[in-house]
Amino acid sequence: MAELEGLEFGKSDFVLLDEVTMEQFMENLKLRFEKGRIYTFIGEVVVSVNPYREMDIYGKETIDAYRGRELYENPPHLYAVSDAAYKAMKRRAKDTCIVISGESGAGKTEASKYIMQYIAAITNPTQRAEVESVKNVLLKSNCVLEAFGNAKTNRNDNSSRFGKYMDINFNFNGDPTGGHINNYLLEKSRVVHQQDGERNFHSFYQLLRGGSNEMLESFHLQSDPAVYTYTREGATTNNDRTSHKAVMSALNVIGFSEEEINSIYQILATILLLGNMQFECDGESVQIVGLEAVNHISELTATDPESVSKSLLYRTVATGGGEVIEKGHSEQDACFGRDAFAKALYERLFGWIVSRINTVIEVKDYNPMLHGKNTVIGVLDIYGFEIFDNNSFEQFCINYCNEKLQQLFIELILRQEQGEYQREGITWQHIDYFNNQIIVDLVEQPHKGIISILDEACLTVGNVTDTVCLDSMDTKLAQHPHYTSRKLSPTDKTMDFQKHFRIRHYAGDVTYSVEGFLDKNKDMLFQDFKRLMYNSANPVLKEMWPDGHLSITEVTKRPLTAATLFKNSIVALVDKLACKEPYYVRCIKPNEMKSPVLFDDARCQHQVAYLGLMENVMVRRAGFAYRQPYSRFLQRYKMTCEYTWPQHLMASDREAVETIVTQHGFQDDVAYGHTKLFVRTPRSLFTLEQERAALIPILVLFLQKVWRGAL
Ligand code: AD9
Ligand code: MG
Repeated sequence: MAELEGLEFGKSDFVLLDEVTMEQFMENLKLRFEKGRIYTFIGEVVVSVNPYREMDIYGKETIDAYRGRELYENPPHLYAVSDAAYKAMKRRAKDTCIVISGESGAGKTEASKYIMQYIAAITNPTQRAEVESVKNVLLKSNCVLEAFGNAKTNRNDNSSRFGKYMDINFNFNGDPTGGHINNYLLEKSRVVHQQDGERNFHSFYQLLRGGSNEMLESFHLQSDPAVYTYTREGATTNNDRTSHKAVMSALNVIGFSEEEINSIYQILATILLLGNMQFECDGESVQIVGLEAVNHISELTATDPESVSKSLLYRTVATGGGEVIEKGHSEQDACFGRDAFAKALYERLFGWIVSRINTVIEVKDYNPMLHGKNTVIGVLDIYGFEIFDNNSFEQFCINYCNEKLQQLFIELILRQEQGEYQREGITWQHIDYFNNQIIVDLVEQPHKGIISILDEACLTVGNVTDTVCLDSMDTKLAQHPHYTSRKLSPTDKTMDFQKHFRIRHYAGDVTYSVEGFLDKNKDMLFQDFKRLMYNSANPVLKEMWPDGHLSITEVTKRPLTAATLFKNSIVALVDKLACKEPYYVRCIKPNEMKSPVLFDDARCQHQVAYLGLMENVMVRRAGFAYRQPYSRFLQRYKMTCEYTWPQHLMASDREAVETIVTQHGFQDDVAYGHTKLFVRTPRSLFTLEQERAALIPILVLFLQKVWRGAL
């Protein structure tokens, strides 16, 4: 149990609530937030409320206070859960993972960085150079990934537009030896379009604001983002300049070569120039307006100018008879191709940066015979559930991912509880909870699920539009209790016949606009662009486009769609997490104003509901809310019993614990496991805690007297 901080700060563990009601939960959460206590436990889960201000709770002293201690010995903190995951990994050679969830702006990325810093701080006490270097690269990778994967949105000035799962590997000493990063679904549509008030990825503004004049000149760039279609919505800040320096230095530390760094920025410049490219139709064929940009792009990508303009204006197609012909684009197709190319350039660049970091941090020369088991702590910082005014394909994927994670959360929490009870020889009672499998199936089931219907529409030859696809979903899913649309609910005027469908997610109803779904799912990029990049004389660029060597007749006719690729990656992620011992951080965003003092009750309550926190408390309390190893229990409470203080004379710690329990009269509220005491209700421990708290001043006085020789 968490050390009681004093009741004026509320209950440090929601399991201690007198009654599990939403009202009491919210009261406690709010009180703690107002008192600057941003973390609260639910057993081993940490609930965190974004403070929106700097807190003096992450320094060395705090790290020292948590290092090696048990979860309940200190107030709730990210460090407590990090230490628990680390200890489990080190003591029991278990792979563990820390899953951080919550909506945009709730504090996931900040939490993941504090967790990594904590792990870095408590490992490698002997400062071995090779371990220090691994730690350094792991920490620096955050800076680079944020520059290329984060952007200002209306919800968060530094919003992660990709999901990240990082494995940190440890040797038998418990020191980091390397790691691996998996990235999920970068929101590449942001490269070509942003909502009002939002920005493109930070990296573009950092280059424009922080790049030297020489660099910008050699890239044919001007420093004002308003000049470029793709960055026009946002402005640069001084922050961009400092971040650019930090990113350059991080790239250097990680081990990117000069050539590689230069190539990264050349690609960004190419994208900006592409965005400004216009096309015009002279009645017969489509032309590029102003050929200067073509020359600049060919220079930046080390390709020849004719090939650049050709791939922007034509596409190679294989006819039914096996003949290969060049087909001129319409103006619309040319614009579509240009934007698809820009998005793909950025996506491949991001993927390449991640894999380049991975080659630096991957564990090398590990010999299990020599070095013992190589264990892992995984840290997952992935987009939370999203409900916007206009929800598109990206929200559909993100929310599906959250359904999968929610399912895993409930399953693992229950499984973990069950495992503990079995290990300790205590009977387990079954607990009912809402199983969201039905929603997961709605999305991913083969043949019948939404992804299958979408894929089918994408692969059908002919003019299948988004609306036709919506019709098909309406027909196939009409009976599904979690799916509806205007056709199925004609009285619901909030939806449009042509556009909308709605899913009843576990976290709430989300209305999706089907517009653009098919294009985003097909994610088509003309092979001509791939070949253009593959033929680049710049080896870095070429490396990013290995599939460019295929000729049009070799290209597979049915590539996997974006939704299917995403589904596969999330299924693999869930499998990876499911075989680890999970620890959870559940983040809550207190208000929409980024205010450190405002606690918006309705918004917070909504998050508590959809994060399943009430269910979590109930699961935790349904059986035995608390458990402690006998020795620890004894150490803490022996002073409350005359038979055990200062020393007990019983055969075992367990017997001594039984004596304390019986003396306080809560023997009916406990069960005795093989190594731990299980306590059903919080009240029993509360009584003990209060008694202990009352005794401490008397004890201190007593000890002072002993020291002074007065006794
Ligand atoms: V998103 O899904 O990537 O859009 P996150 O990752 O959940 O989102 P993030 O960690 O980026 O949110 O936090 C948003 C902002 O809240 C940060 O930029 C900080 O200004 C602020 N924040 C979050 N956590 C803390 C904290 N522990 N201390 C101080 C914080 N400020
Ligand atoms: Mg984030």
